[in-house]
Amino acid sequence: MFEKILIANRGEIALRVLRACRELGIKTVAVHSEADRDAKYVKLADESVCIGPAPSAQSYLHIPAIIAAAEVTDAEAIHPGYGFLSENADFAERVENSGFVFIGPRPDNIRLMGDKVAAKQAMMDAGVPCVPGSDGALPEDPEEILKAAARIGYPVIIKAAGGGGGRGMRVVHTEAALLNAVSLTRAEAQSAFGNPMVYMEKFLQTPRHIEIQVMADEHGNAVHLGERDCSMQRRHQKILEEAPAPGLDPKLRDKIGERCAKACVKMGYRGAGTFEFLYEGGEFYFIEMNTRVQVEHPVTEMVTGIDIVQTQIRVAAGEELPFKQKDIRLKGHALECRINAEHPYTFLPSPGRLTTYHAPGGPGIRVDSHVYQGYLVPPNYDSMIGKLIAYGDTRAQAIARMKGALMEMVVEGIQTNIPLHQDLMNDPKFVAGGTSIHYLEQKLESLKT
Ligand code: MV4
Repeated sequence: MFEKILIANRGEIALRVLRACRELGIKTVAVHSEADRDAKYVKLADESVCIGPAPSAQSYLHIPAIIAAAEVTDAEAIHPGYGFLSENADFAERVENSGFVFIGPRPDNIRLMGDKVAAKQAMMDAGVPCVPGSDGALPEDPEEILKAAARIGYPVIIKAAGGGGGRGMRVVHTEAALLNAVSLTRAEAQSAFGNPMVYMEKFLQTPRHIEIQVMADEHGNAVHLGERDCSMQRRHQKILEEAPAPGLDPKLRDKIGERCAKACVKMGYRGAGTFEFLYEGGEFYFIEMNTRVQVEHPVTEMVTGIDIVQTQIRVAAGEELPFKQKDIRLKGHALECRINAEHPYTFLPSPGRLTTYHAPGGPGIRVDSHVYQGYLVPPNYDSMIGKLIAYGDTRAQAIARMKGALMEMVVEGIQTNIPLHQDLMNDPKFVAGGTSIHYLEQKLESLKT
């Protein structure tokens, strides 16, 4: 096992990784920007290094500073968390070429999944069901593009190969609008990602977003840890996630999960990964794979009893997965509310000092947060100040516990989205379960009128 790990991230995930290291008896190095000097994970780490000023580009995204910090502190491995450099294949490569272990997949796997056309092809080859669409990237020939759309059937969606997470997409409803939409998406893709390649898919109108968590080691073992339903989102920002997905057939989960695990073995995947699917009409359609630990990993931890971050560290150190598929049982239900420093209905960021902070507690409640009373939420980063996770034997119990925890939680001095979460916990459609990716935006729209 490693003796010392550098945590190349900030906020709650830096603290989450630090806690995993502590349990494994691994020393930690926190790197931080000037804005994060007083952060809790900086104080709790065995060592800390300031890597630059507040803007991420000069600190958390500054590769040479991070590698230099690992060198001067003699760390053996680097955990990238989520966001920032976590899915940057060049970073992973430079980490390994500098003699450190990157806690994540091999750079070539990260690169493959970053190219959405290549990723989809790899998944089709591995037997993972995908959204019907163009055969790879769209050709130049307008006739061929029109033919592809006619075969798929309108509406279609044009997506950038270099995009993902909702960036670089355009829905097309009619043949008349197609060629212009393809040109526009290509131009945007070129300027945003330096890659003009685009592909086409059938546009699914009211899907749910269900993702499958996988874990793999370097010895040819891979398992799936079930799914998360992340349909409750606004502008591609998830706000509430749960595991398992309400109403999903366990046999279908196992079938799709096994395909995902098999795909991991086939590509020699290592570490934690997430297969993102659209789910509509009782069918799964792969859209993208994420090669990092995700914000919402705790709901999977709660229903499986597996520590995903510790497992990432173990497999990065070359150990075998400490469990087989047959050892994994889903039990109970977990919900996660992302607590953001923002206005609950306008979503305007609300950085500032927490004049009062009380974390909730009680049976089945978990709070993953780096904040404390007196903490100053900097304006430079993501607005998430923590995650409130509720576990119960049933979904109804998890909702009841979440309601209680939201009521107990006190955050003053800034605005938060706690009122929105309280509203959702009492929303009959949410309580029934199974709402689509459009539900929250529709609900917010109806609140305006
Ligand atoms: C789609 C889709 C409908 N049909 N693909 C958005 C994020 C990116 N990961 C893929 N996205 C979508 N792809 C087809 N063929 C609808 C979306 C989509 C979406 C997906 C997941 C979660 C939220 C979303 C919000 C809007 C659109």
